[in-house]
Amino acid sequence: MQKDTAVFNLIDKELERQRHGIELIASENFTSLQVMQAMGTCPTNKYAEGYPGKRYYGGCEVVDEIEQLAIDRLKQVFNCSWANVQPHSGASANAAVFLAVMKPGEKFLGLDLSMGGHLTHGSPANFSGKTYHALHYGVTKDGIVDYEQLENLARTEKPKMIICGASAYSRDWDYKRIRAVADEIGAVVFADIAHPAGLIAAGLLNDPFDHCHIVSSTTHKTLRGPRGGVIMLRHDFENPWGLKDPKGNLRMMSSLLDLAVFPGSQGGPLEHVIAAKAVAFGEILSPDFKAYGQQVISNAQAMATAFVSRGYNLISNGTDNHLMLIDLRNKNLTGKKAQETLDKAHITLNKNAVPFDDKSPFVTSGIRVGVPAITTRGAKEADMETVVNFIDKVLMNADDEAVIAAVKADVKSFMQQFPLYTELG
Ligand code: DSN
Repeated sequence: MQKDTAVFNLIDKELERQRHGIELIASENFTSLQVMQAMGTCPTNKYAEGYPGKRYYGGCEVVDEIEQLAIDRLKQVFNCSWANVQPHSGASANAAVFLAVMKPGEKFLGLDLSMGGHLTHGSPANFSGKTYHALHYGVTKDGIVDYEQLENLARTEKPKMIICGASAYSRDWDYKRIRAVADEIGAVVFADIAHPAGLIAAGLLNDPFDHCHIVSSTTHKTLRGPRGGVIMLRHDFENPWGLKDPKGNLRMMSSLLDLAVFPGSQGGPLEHVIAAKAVAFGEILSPDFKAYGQQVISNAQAMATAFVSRGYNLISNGTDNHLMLIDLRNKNLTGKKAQETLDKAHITLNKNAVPFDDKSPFVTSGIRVGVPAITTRGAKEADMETVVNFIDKVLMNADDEAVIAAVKADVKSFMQQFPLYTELG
């Protein structure tokens, strides 16, 4: 068959873009070659609705082994008793948790999107906000989760579920405090650890599993796997909320969640992606992964210091994890302008609302900067100073195309010391 050059030339072009640029999108990373290779394999051809040993199709004996291996490795990574590796994405994982726990119209509490939360934590534009009654807590003026507001809302509104987790929050979470108020009102605590999961797996941040009933994650951020989602329980339990399956039977939480993924919200699992998840989980279990996590945190702190020393205003004044959120208003720049200008210099990040932002989500006053991807490339603390220099030069000369072009050339030559996928030629 003739090679589809129209598509493969574009894939090559994207590879070149990834190689030359400085990738600072906090939710992105570079998988190992093995993880990518596993995704491009024949399990993509297989229908396997159901779960290992309980499928609706024949010929599932090998994909059963693949999926079981992914489950077993993930359980080991997070010291869990149960895991579901089928969600196609973090949003799908969260949809399944909602389906298992909530009835339409019931109340839940999550971090406001405009304060660093996620779409699936109750945005009016998302299924979570459309189907259920979303209530939101925010952050204080200091940029820290407003636990008092969360507790007050929990006590007065009595939501059925409290979600902790964020997309643009640079501090660790007090899961124990959230569980304490949830226990007072009998609420489910659900942690979406999509962003910091790799740092939690490496034992470098607070462990949500001891305090949160249900935990979900994506697999492609700090976990450095293929794009996808997972749901986990450290301890399975007979659900004390009387939650029932679609036939009206009381079930263990694990069983309700399995049913909510399939057949509740998904059809056939993507077994080629599950194979790649298994490879990534194997990599996380290797001793190298903890060193990666430590380097991510050191790099983020070095980068935060470099920004602060140049007069940038970091929300909460710093970071505990892999990212930082920067308010650009004192630099007379919007997030949109900063993102678009940095793009021209091959520095990729995203505009982001900052807490109490006065601009629309399409413009924003801030940028979110993350180091997981550049750390995977091999960058160290001293390189963060160089990267921040590039960013500062571009932002302080945002209308000077010659300066931007010069930085673009510098970025390209800087990134040559961090080769990517050399085996691909
Ligand atoms: N869109 C992801 C992020 O960038 O954080 C979250 O799903």
